[in-house]
Amino acid sequence: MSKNAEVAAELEAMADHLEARDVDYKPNIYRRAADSIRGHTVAVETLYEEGGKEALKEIDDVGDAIASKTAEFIETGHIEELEELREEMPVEMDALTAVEGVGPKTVAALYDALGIETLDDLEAAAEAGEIQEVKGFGPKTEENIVQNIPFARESRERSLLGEARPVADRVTAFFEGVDAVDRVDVAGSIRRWRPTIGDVDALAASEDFEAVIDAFEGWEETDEVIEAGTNKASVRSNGLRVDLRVVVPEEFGAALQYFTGSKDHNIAVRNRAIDMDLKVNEYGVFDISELGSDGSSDSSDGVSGVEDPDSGQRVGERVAGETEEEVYAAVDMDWMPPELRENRGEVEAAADGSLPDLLTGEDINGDLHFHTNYSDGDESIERMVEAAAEFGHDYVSVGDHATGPGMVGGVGLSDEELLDQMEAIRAVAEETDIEVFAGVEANIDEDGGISVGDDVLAELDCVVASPHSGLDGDGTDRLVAAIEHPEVDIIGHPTGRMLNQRPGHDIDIDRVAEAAADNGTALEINSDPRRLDLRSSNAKAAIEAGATISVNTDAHRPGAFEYMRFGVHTARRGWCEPDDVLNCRDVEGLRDFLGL
Ligand code: DGT
Ligand code: CA
Ligand code: CA
Ligand code: ZN
Repeated sequence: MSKNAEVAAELEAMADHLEARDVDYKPNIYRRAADSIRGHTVAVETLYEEGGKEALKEIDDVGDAIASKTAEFIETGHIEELEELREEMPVEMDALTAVEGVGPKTVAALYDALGIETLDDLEAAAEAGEIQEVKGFGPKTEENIVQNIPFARESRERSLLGEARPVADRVTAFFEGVDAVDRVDVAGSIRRWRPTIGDVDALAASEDFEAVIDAFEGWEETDEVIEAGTNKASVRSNGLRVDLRVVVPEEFGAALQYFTGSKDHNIAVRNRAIDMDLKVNEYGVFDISELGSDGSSDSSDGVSGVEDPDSGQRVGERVAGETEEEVYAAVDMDWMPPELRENRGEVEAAADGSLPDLLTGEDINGDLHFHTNYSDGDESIERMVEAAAEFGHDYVSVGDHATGPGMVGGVGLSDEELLDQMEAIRAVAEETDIEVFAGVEANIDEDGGISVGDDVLAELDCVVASPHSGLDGDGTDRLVAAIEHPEVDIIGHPTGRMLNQRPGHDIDIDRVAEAAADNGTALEINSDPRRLDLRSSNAKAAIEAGATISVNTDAHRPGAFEYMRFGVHTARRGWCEPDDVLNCRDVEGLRDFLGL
């Protein structure tokens, strides 16, 4: 299996343990390397096998020390230095740092003072009032910890789409190469592109179930077989649970529809079917008009029908099952993309032919928010623009951080530095085939003010303004004030949520959307898989109010332009059509919007 994710997790654990022990610089080096390794397209063990330690150094941000640790992990399955650090401080680092406001240093302080190793320990100590007695802590910190523990607990059970999706893609690719498999697809939340995933569901059609289950158990990325039966199996792979179901080809469409969910969508479809004397289940759609009103059959009256494979009961004539299109058609509905299946009105829309014509990745023409080494990005303007062009964009706007609330360690640019960078961007623009705009990611302060002078904002082509501080409580007024600022073009990651880490602002989306529509300010769907902010339900409300969405990656390195697909699928979950999305416009359309 690809060990990239495991190595990345180990390096992040190194970073946490070093930070906990107050080591400078190194933690960031480890974190950057972890990020690059996780996003690297070639498996580390393949690189290592082919070119040894030197080959590992081809990965961005991987120097000699990290290459050695990676090699050690590939060879032995662990990193000795990390094991020693863990022995010194045997805490459940990931679980504890999942609590908002608890970082590695807090973990170390609480371990040293109170011996806290687990979330349960933390909760007990907080509830007993012991934490506020520890030096450097107070009642307010303790109260925050108590409040944030439930969110941390819940979030640890779900993986990010950004981590699960590549695994799902490889599951599908694997089964496509298995002879016994006729058709394969993913189902469940991963097929609907939910931002977080409980487990990955896969579905295969075959006439030889045993061969398919055997293949799954033998898949090179299967780390552990959790359970295996005659028509289903669950394995652990890349830290995820993957559930496979095998069905006969005649049932594939019905099973795919059923296991894709969501549960609420399925219930709505099933209720619609009942009114039509049809029964929809994972085996097919059945005409039950000839059966008793409760759907059960009286086997003595000789009605036609087939037997339910589970109960042996007669369930009526099968009218659909092989494809999803057929299943939906049987209940007089158009087929709809899985992203829509959240019971947000899609059942009605599919019944009356008014489903949206969702945008696809092909409709995206540019990216209006990414970072360079002028702020906290890894690469130069040139290199990032080149990567964007390779990705296929017609235009980009550089959006480095401005200094201001939420920017720490000198990351953000002053007004003067922004003007200097603008010159540099113009110079790159001259040398490049794609259109390159000069932008900024300004900070929205807690009162809605913008952290860059109006005169500088007026010089820039594209102003993204984002909240980076005080990201709890209601953010509506703050966002509305920023939206109304005449120089602001796009609100970046509007709620500031970090999936599994912090919930971000609550917002009254109707007020935010109305202000955005009235002022011609776009709302971003930030495609970084740690954010996916706006969430899809808010994006849907926004476009319904006439607001424009901008789908941007917030890339900090060249490979992160690939995050666009997560933003696009989030926009699809929000019912967005190309017309709703700013960066589906051509350059002229964009210029119009920006007033250029
Ligand atoms: P997850 O895994 O928590 O991210 O979310 P899902 O949606 O993938 O849920 P999962 O894996 O428990 O089940 C996959 C699909 O199977 C689900 O989306 C709909 C279907 N399903 C599961 N249980 C039920 C059920 O009790 N009733 C109905 N109608 N559908 C179900
Ligand atoms: Ca699932
Ligand atoms: Ca499942
Ligand atoms: Zn930002």
